[in-house]
Amino acid sequence: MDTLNDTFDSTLRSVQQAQTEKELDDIRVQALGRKGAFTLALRGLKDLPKEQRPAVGEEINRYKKSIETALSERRIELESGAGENKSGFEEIDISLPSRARFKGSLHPVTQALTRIEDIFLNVGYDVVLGPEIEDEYHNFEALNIPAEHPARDMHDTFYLTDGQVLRTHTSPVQIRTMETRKPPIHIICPGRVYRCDYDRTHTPMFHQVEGLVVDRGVSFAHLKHTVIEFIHSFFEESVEVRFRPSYFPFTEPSAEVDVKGAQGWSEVMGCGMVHPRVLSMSGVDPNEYSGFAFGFGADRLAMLKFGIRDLRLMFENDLRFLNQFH
Ligand code: 2U9
Repeated sequence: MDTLNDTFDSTLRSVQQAQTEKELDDIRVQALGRKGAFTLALRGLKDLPKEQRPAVGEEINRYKKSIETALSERRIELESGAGENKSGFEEIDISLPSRARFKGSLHPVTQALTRIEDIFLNVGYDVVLGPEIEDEYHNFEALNIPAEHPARDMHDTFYLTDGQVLRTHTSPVQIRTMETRKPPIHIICPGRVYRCDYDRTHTPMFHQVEGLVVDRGVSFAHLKHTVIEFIHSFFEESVEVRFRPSYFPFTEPSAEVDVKGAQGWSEVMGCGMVHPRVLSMSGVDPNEYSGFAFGFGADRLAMLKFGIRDLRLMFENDLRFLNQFH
């Protein structure tokens, strides 16, 4: 039993020092295999006096169990990668500089749209969305632009089949709102719009925001106040604003709005009092209600705010451009 005890101790030491599965397997065969020390010891029990056999047998089985437990514990240690150095802990070099974290940012157009929506939500407007594929009635006729009207040419429309078009403005969303809601209405309608046009200041898809207010007693003074407050709030400074008379089929009177910047006056939006025919076509009585509307390109506003010269940059997804708007 003394020799067996020594073998037990040295087997446990070898298990602790083993570095591979293979070494563990060899130790197991040597100790517990068919010709292993403990197997042979069990076989030798028959040579002992009968009364000693149970106690010695029990002792040998205890050794075997302990070796099996030690083997499986060491196997788990090796699998989990522990023991990579003498202390059993992975070494961490705390003097290494940390890796720079990559932080994404919102696209400048998204930043502008969120800002615009917040400004109007703060004064009680609802944000209303609608379909990008529209019928010609909601995109044109309901806005007082009948077939053959020269204004249709200005819109460079993408025509689809069955009298459908890619909307050229978000105005149809306002039409649908007047058809389904009773005044008072205070809404802005942001979204993608499509026109067949491409140069430094035009892309076939761009983002518009249009606003509509319909209630009793709404006047051009309300419109001017709203537009000026919005522009001041968006550009975060008291930029000079001017209104020039203009023409749109859906508003009368109509105006275009310019802001004064470092490069002189820039046009930023159009607006006007909703044409009485537009109100009545959508079920609003123009004798009881009046309304104002405005519209602008959100991409254009973002260009002015961030000093971007070419609208096409907005849609090229060039990281050298986008990384400037963190
Ligand atoms: C309804 C009634 C009236 C929306 C308006 C403009 C003037 C305008 C342009 C600015 C640059 C479009 O993105 S742009 O090309 N828009 O000048 N939009 S008034 O008038 C409406 C809309 C809906 C029911």
